[in-house]
Amino acid sequence: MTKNWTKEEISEIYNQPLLDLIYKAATIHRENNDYSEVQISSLISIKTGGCPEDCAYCPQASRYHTNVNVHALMQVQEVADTARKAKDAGASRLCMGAAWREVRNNRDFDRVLEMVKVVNAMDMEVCCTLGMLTYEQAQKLKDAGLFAYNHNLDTSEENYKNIITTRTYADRLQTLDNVRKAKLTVCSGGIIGLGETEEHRIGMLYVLANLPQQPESVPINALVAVEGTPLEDQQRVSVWEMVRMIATTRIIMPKTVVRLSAGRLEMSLPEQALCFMAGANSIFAGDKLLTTPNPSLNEDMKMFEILGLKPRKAFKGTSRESDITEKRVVEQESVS
Ligand code: SAM
Ligand code: DTB
Ligand code: SF4
Repeated sequence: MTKNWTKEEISEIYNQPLLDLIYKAATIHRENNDYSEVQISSLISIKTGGCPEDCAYCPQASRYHTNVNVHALMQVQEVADTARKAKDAGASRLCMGAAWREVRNNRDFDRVLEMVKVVNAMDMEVCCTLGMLTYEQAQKLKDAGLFAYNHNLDTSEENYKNIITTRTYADRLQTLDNVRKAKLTVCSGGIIGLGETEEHRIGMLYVLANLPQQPESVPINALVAVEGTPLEDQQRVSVWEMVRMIATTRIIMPKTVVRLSAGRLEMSLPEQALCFMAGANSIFAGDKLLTTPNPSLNEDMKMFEILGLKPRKAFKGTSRESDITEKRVVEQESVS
């Protein structure tokens, strides 16, 4: 059982002197996790642009005029090839994103289920982010071998309507509930730099930390301000805000994987090091997020070497971890 957090408690944690906050978060991180391990997720945009939603930050919404080229749903083989490359480069998780409002029961969904099966057979953790989902659809994904579902709350309930009007916070929470009931692991976090107040940031963490079961992973994104979106002129968030957000997440969700997500391209190595110190233990790697650039895997591997970090193996802490080890032993024995 995790503790119930109040907004006042979270606010006190968030607002304490920065070095105290980092020290506390680093201590909790070391008590609860192998702090030298970082989970590497690779993103692939399986269906790009043309989205009917109005998320003010998103370059893929069809109503904004951005430079994103619309691309229909990818073929299974293309996804399999990309997944293989990501795995060879060290990624243990592949996250497939689609610019959909929601999943529909059609041939596209059948194709996504195929993609999940193929990537799961490569012994990678498969994650999808496809918009809203019913319980039955979540179950189908689970049966196909999906490991995690990403569905971000993005901001607080109070701020939600300032950022998105085409769906509600309750819709978002309903999908998270459907995902949880289908026994998928939950990945849900948000974005800072949308023009929100500190209260809104704390409000989002309050909801995430007090879900019936805390998410297994929480991505913290810094807004990538994209030309053509309503938030194109937003000022970049400072690294201190990112560190505060990550450290607070770590303290109130001690065992969750906290992902230092969008916005790393603008961060120096020492700035990212502070985020890892403050409890971040995952990144999106590969030169592209969904539609915007990200540091290259080469640069990230150099960073890991300097900081003494290592990529986390797939399925760590689950029964699948030992299955894979056994499978490798059998494979090696049959070769020799
Ligand atoms: N369409 C699905 C949905 O909205 O749930 C899945 C894809 S959507 C692009 C996934 C997440 O990417 C969003 O919830 C948001 O948190 C993040 N995101 C999108 N655009 C972003 C931006 N410009 N900067 C930072 N994060 C962004
Ligand atoms: C998440 O929290 N961040 C990722 C992933 N989940 C799907 C997406 C970031 C997108 C940044 C803007 C883009 O590249 O389009
Ligand atoms: Fe569509 Fe998702 Fe972008 Fe919103 S965040 S516009 S739902 S792709």
